[in-house]
Amino acid sequence: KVLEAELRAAIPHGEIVPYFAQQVDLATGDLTGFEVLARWQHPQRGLLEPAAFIPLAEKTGLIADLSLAVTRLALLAARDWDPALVISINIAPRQLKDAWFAQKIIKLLAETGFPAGRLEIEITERALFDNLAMAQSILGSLKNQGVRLALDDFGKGYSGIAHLRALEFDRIKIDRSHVLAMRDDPESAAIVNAVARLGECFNVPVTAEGVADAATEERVRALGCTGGQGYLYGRPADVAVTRRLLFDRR
Ligand code: G
Ligand code: G
Ligand code: MN
Ligand code: NA
Repeated sequence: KVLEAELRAAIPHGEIVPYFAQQVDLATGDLTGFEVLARWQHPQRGLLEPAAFIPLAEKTGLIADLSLAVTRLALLAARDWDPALVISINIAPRQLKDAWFAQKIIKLLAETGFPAGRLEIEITERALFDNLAMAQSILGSLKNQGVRLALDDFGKGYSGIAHLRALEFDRIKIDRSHVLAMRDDPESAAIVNAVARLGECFNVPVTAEGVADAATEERVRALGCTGGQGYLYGRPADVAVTRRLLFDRR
């Protein structure tokens, strides 16, 4: 109850801030963009990870406002960055039950001056389950504006092939659990392989999450993943550190 009240106040106070996780092209090693991850800069408790507040935000319905607030800060920061960089945001299942969600994103793009084609929305299959028709309609509106769609956490949970057909995804992201486990677990490696083949068949690029070392990067590349994300490329960083990283890159 105390934490809920604190979280409710934290959103308008700008305490929920974006961190940026690098995403790279495995063929060239080039940076292709960032996934935005929320952090709570709590005045007493310090920096809190999503596990400490996202479940509460989902339970209380605060997640929609929280996600939009983080997206807004991320787009304001990233609009001046290299225009080739794609910014990916996470969307909670209940946000796809809001008939106005697409309009809210489009309004945010207009307000921040961020090009629709540089924004990617990551959704999990869980978000498609309850109401596929509504999700399709919302995501279709966004795609019409040029927003990209990624299927997030693929391989965790259902991983239905039907969803890949029902919606035109621009990218599949393999759940990090399989990538992290593949070194010691042949079945995890087989799942990564299977998802990479699926992407090939549907002509959808596949990004491996949880790439933590060079050996794993080499393996996911050999299996046909085209993108990588993970601690090998550095920990998610705040706006200032990310800005410096981009400056030093030139
Ligand atoms: O940074 P970390 O690995 O702890 O993030 C865990 C998860 O928290 C992410 O994979 C994502 O699903 C969720 N998450 C992080 N930021 C946001 C956000 O702004 N909105 C939503 N809906 N989920 C987020
Ligand atoms: O929930 P979602 O998959 O969207 O968020 C990705 C999460 O995975 C982030 O919280 C991020 O911190 C975490 N992550 C990304 N790469 C790695 C990695 O190499 N190792 C570990 N342990 N976690 C990672
Ligand atoms: Mn994600
Ligand atoms: Na994921």
